[in-house]
Amino acid sequence: MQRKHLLVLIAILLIAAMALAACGGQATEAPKPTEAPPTPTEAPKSTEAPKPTEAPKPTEAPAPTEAPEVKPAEEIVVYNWSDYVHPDMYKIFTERTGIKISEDNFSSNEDLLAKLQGGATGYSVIVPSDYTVYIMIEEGMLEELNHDNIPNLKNLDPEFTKLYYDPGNKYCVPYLWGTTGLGYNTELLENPPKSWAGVFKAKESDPWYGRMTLLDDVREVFSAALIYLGYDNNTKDEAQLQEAKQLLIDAKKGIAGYDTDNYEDLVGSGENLLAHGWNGDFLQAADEYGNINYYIPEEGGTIWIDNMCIPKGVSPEEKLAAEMYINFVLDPEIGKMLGEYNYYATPNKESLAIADPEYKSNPLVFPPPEIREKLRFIKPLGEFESVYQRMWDEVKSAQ
Ligand code: SPD
Repeated sequence: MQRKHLLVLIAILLIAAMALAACGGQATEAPKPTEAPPTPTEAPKSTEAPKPTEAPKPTEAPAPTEAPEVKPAEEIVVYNWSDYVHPDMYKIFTERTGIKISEDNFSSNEDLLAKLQGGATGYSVIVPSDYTVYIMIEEGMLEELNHDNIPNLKNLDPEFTKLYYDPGNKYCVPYLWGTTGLGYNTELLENPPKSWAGVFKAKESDPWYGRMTLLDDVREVFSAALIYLGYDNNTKDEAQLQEAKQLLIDAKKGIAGYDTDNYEDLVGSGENLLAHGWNGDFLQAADEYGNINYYIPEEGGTIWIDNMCIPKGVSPEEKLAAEMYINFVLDPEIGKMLGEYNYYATPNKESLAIADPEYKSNPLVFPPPEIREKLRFIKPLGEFESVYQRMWDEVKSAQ
C-alpha cells in the first residue's frame, strides 16, 4: 500500500472509533452532583393525585382553647304548663331554625320538681315559676345559659334582670308573668264573692256552693287561705299553717274538686260557677265562651313569674337548640304574639312597645298599683316546704 493510502485509512479508523464512543456511554454516566440520593427513612412519594374529598392534612394542631363546633340538636321538647304557647309558635320556630319542637305538660311546680328529681330526662327547656327556679338552682338542677347564644336578652325589661331567684339571668329567662285569683261565669253568677270568705266559708245558699274548684297546687291554695286569714302566705309558723289547714278541710264540702288543667272550661261551660285560677287561663277561655270574668278578691292574691330554663344534663347540641328557642321567644314579634294570645304579661320591653293598646291597658293582665299592692309572691321555704306538703296531704285526704 502506498504511504498516502495508509494515512487515509488510519484517519478513517480514528473517526469511526470516536463516533462509537459518543453513542454508547449512557449506562455509566455519573449522577449529577446536585441530585441527592433518597434518605433511607423517606417514604416513596405517591404519584396518585389526592382524592377531591380528601381534606388537606393540617400541619398544626388546633390551639388548646379552641372548642369543637357544636351543631344544634335536630329536635327538642319543652316541658311546659298547658295552654301556654301561641298555636303557631312551634311551627315558626321550626321554619326559622330547622329544629323540630314538641311539648309535654305539667300541672304544678311541685310536679315538675318531683319529676326532674326522679330522674326524668328528654326535656330541653322547662318553665318553672320564680320560687321553683330558686330551689332548682340551689339543688344544681339547671344548666348555666350561654348569653352569647341569646342576643335577644337585650329585649328583656331591666326589671326582669334583677330577680332575687336568678340575678343576671344566669340560669333562666322570664317567659310570662301573671296573677292568681278567682274567675266566674258571668251569665250564671251575677254577684261573685268579693272576699275569699265566699270560697272558704261558703254557705249552702250560695249559688257557687258545690260548683267551684280550687287549684290542685299546694302553695297556691295555702297562699289563698293564709292571705284570707291575714297571715304571710309564706309563713313558717306552724300554728298559722294548722289554722289554714283546718279552714281548707272545713271548706271541702262546698268545693267540687281540685283542678289545675280544666277549671276555666268548667266555668265557661256552666258546670261550675266559680274557680280559683290563673288570670290568663280565664281570659283565654273568655275568648272562647264569652261568659267569663276574673278578679283578685279584696284580701289579695298571688303574683308569679314563669321562666325558661335548661335542665342539667342535656347534651351540648340540645343546650344550643334550647338557647336558640329561648332567643326565639325573646324576639319582639314572638313575645307580642305569645302575651297577647295567652293574656299573660310579657317581660319583653320590645314586645310591649309594639303590642296592641288593648293588651297593654288590660288591668286583668297588667294589674294597676292598687291591685298590685295586694299581690304576694310565693317564696322558697327550704326544709319547711315539707310541712306544707304534709298539711296539703292531710287536706286532700280529709273526708
Ligand atoms: N296555663 C298556664 C298557667 C301558668 C301558670 N303558672 C303560674 C304558676 C304560679 N304558681
